[in-house]
Amino acid sequence: MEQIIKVPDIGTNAKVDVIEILVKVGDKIEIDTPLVTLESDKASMEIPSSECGIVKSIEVKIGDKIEMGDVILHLEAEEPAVKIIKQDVESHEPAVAEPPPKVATNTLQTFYIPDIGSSASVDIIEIFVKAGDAVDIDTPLLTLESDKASMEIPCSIKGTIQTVLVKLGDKVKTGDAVLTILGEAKSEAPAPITTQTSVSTIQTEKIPQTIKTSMAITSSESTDTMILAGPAARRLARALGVSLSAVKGSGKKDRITLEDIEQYVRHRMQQPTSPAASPFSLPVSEFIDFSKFGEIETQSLSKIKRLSGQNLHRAWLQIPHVTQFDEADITDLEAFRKDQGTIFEKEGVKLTILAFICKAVARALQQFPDFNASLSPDGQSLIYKKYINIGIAVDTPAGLVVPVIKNACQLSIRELAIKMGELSQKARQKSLTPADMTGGTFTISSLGGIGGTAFTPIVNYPEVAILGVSKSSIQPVYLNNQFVPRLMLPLSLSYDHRVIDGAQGARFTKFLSSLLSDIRKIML
Ligand code: CAO
Repeated sequence: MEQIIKVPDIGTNAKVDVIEILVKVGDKIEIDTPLVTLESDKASMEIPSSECGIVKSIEVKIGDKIEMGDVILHLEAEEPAVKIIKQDVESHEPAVAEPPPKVATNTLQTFYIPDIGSSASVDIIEIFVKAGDAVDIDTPLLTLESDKASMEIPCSIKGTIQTVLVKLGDKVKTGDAVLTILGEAKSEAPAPITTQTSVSTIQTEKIPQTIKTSMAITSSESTDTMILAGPAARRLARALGVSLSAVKGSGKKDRITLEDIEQYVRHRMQQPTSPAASPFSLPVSEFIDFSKFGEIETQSLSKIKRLSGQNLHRAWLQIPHVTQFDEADITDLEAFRKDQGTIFEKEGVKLTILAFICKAVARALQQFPDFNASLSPDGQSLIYKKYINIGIAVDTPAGLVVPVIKNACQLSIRELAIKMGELSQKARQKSLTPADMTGGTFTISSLGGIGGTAFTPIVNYPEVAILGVSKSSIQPVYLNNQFVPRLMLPLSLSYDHRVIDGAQGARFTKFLSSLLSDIRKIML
C-alpha cells in the first residue's frame, strides 16, 4: 500500500526552505526516521517519518519552499515497528487517527521526558523498567545524566509498560518520547509539556512523535548552537567529536552540511601530529603500560568525574591561583552552635558549622564585591553580580557536585542549615537538577568533617574565589600573656590573581575570621 508523507504542523503558516534531504529512493525507513531538514528564518527542524516502508519517490528538492500539508515523499508502506496509537484494551483493535478520548479509559499513552530544567540533551545512564512491567505514579523509570547532574525520572502514569522506546546511552531532552504505557487516561487532549517537574502527555494520533528543532540562529546555550547547521550535521559532529565552530560551512549563509564535516575530518586525519609548538607548551605525557609490572584493572571514570575533571583542569591551567591561609577562633561559636543545636535537633534541623560559615561568607562578599564578580571574556573588565549565590562542594559516590544556595545573604543561619541539608541529600540521591547547580557566584569546599589542616582548592571558574575549610582543632593561643586552649578553624582561600591581589585576599580572610570569632558581628 502506498503512503504519502506530508509536511506536518511545523508551527508556522509561512513557507520554509528545504535545506537537507536525508533519505533517497529505495531507502527502508522506520517511524521517526528523519526525512528532510526545513529551515525558517528562526530555526531549522528535522521532519521525521510518521510511517515505515520503502521510499518510492521524493517530491521535494533542496531549495524548494514548502509548507504544512505539502507532499514530501511517497512510501511503499510496511507494518510499523512501533505504533503509538490509541488502542482499546478489550477489543485490541487499533484505532487510527481518532480524536482525543472524551472519557477516562485504558489507552496506550506515551511518557515523555518532563521539564529537566535545561534544553540540552542528556544521557540515559540507567533504565529501571521493561515491557510488561506494572508502573505507578512516581515509579522510577530512568536515570539521566548531564554534565552537571544525574536525575531520576519518575513515572506520571499508572499502567503497564508496552514499549521502551529508548536504550542506554541514548541522548534525550525535555519532551522526547521514552516509553508507551497502557494505562488510565486522565486527560481529554494531549497536554503540553510544561515547566512542572513531572509531566506526561497522551498521544492518540498517528502523527510523528517528535519534530526535532535546533535553533539555528538565536541561542545563548553554547557557541556551537549559534552556528548554522541542521540536526543531522549536528548529530554527525557530535558522534565524531567535532566542534562545529572549527568547521567552515559551504551552504547558504555558511550553513555547515554533512559533507563539510566529513571534509573537515578527512583534512584533520591527513595532518601530521605536530610536536610541541614552543618550549613552554605542555610536554606530551608518555603512556606507561602498567601491566608490565603486575596485574591491573581499568575502570572508566563516571561522567561527573570526567566533566568536573575537564573543568578543574581548565581552571587550573587558565587561572593564576594564589591560596591565602588563615584561621578563625570558633571557640565561642562552637559553644553557641552546640547549645542551639540541641534545640534545632528536636525540630529535625542539623545546625552545622557550615551554615555559620556560609552566612559569614555571604556577609564578607557584600563587604568585598570583587570576590563575587567574574572576569569578562576579553579580560578587560569585571562583571559584578548584585546577587550572592553560594555553591557548596558535595562529595558523592559519583564524584564532586556543587549545588548552589541562591540569595544566601537573605537567608537566616537556620534557613541556610535547612537548605544545605536538602541540597546535599539531593546530591547524594542523584536528584539535583541543572537549575540547582547553576548561577553560583562563590564556592565553599568543606573538608572539615573529614580532616586535614589546610588545602588549596581550585577556583570554580567563572567565579574568582573559593573558600576551603579544614578540620577545627584545639590549639594553644597566646592571649593576655598566657597560652589558652582555643578551637581554631583553618581557612584556605584560593583566588584568581588577575582579579584579586594579595592584600585583598588577606583582608577577606581576616574579615571572615573576625566574623566567625564573634558571630554577633554578622548582624552588623
Ligand atoms: N571542623 C571540625 N568538625 C567539622 C567541621 C570542621 N570544619 N565541619 C564539619 N565537622 C563535623 C560536623 O560537625 C559533623 O560532626 P557531628 O556529626 O558530630 O555533628 C561531622 O564533621 C560531619 O559533618 P558533615 O560533613 O556531615 O556536614 P558538613 O555540614 O560539615 O558538610 C558537606 C556537608 C556536604 C559539605 C560534606 O558532607 C561534604 O560533602 N564535604 C566534602 C566536600 C568536598 O569533597 N570538597 C572537596 C572539593 S575539592 O576536590
